[in-house]
Amino acid sequence: MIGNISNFLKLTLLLLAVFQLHYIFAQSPKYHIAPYQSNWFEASEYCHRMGMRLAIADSEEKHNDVVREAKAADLHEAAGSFGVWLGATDLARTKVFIWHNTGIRLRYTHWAAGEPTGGNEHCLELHYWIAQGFNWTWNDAPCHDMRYAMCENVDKVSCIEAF
Ligand SMILES: [Ca+2]
Repeated sequence: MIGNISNFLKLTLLLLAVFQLHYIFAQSPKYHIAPYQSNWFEASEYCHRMGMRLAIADSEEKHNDVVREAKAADLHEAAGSFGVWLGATDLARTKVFIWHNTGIRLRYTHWAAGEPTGGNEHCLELHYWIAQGFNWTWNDAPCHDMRYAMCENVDKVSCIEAF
């Protein structure tokens, strides 16, 4: 009898632990900015190591989300110029920007005036540099420039919605 109660308690504690973990993961933040700057490829690898991916901003709402997160890092005022890598490039075909982790072409965009400039600039960043006309707007930058990775948690529901 005591053995049965003990097993019941163990099972109850196990279930509580599972629900607790589920709650923690459900509450985990959607975005994370790397603590250091890197080129676009290293930024993408960094996000994957974190179990995340470079952020996809394929709507006004998601653009506003990444702007809010980038502002919260509170590095832009002191630096004057501040950029975070987003998850798109036109490396496969020049001037055709693709969200790398979904293979979907950009429909919504938030380019700064005159962008994308092309040339050797193939990687997408969200840029704040008022003196150069970037006010949390998009820029194609050389992929080996140094920026902060803007990672996002992969949302399984939105992946399904994409199809
Ligand atoms: Ca550019």
